[in-house]
Amino acid sequence: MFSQEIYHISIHENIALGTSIFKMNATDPDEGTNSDIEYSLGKILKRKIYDMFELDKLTGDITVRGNVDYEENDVYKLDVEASDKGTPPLTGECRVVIKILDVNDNTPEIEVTSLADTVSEDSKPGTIISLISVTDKDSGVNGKIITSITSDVPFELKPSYKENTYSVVTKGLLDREQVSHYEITIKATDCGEPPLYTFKTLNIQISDVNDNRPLFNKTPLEFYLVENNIAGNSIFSVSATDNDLNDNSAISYSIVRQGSQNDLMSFLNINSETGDISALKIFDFETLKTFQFQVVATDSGTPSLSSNVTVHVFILDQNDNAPVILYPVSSNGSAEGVEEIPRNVNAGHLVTKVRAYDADIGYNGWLLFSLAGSYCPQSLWFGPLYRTDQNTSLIHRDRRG
Ligand SMILES: [Ca+2]
Ligand SMILES: [Ca+2]
Ligand SMILES: [Ca+2]
Ligand SMILES: [Ca+2]
Repeated sequence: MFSQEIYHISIHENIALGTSIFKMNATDPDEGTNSDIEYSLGKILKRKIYDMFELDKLTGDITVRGNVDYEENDVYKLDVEASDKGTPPLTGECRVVIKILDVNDNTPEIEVTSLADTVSEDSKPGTIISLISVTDKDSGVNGKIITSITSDVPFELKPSYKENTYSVVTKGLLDREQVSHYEITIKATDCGEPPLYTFKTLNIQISDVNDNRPLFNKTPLEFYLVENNIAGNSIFSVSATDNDLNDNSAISYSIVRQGSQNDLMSFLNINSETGDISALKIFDFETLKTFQFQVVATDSGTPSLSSNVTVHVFILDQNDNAPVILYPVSSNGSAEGVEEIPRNVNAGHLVTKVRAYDADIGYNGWLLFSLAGSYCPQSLWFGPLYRTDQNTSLIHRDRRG
């Protein structure tokens, strides 16, 4: 009747419904109705088999009537009967074993089993930030997964002792001040043809550590202050920046007083928040032309970091000193010279020298002499003025006189 007891066939999963996959072919040497063969599936098969396959009782064609899924069931065993229409009918039996072949129809999946979404910037290389596992329901190469990080980040995958399990670890040193947030994109690709793949992105925030000291934008600092300032007013301001975050970059300013012999320090106040420096003292250029002190900027990190800057202050002159005539000086303080000169002197005769002094400097101390008032005979003139001694002038008899 059947030429074989068992027929082995194999089909791919996901095969189209209605596809004919096999044709039963029993033979009957009898003639007439005794050789008309009718096929049927065995009565005691699993229900699933009837749902999945259909046997045409006349042609013996086995066709697909359900979704064949390798991942659900990879083999079906059908018992087939063939019977003629003789009386009594004769029957033959055989078994058809249908093996399902895997198709790459499942995409790999990435599962994040643990994730530290915040990582400190001082984490050592190799610090574990996440555990992931990858799965693929297919078999063989269709289920073999290659996992990688596709974004350019300082993190790498370390395989775990368990297959398809990885830890995501830091590859190098982190610096929040450079990059404060990473998106780590993980790709899992199977080895099927064509391959299927999936992505998963981990969002990692880098948390701050106090690893930057406050910095003054210029060091040393130089300030110019016009003398006769108003006591108590702000005279200048210092400022530092800190690249860290929050408390780690919250700066307070103070003046270094320890070890300073300079009494001036006690006349200076600094606003610890703004860096504004005020002086309780009125500076006098003629007494003090320059001084220096140190300011320290400290952040509020734990432990805190600080840096110093030297502040050079130059007092600028104001024209706050009147010239004083030193010679000739009269008893009542005004400059009034009484000089006796011979009766007939030539023009150009030196009558007297006038000496004056001004405590200011530069143009503020540059003296200009002139003869004034009705006492001044027109026959007297000044000159020449020696540049080497500008506070002295010579009075001569006028050439015309
Ligand atoms: Ca499959
Ligand atoms: Ca697959
Ligand atoms: Ca800092
Ligand atoms: Ca930092």
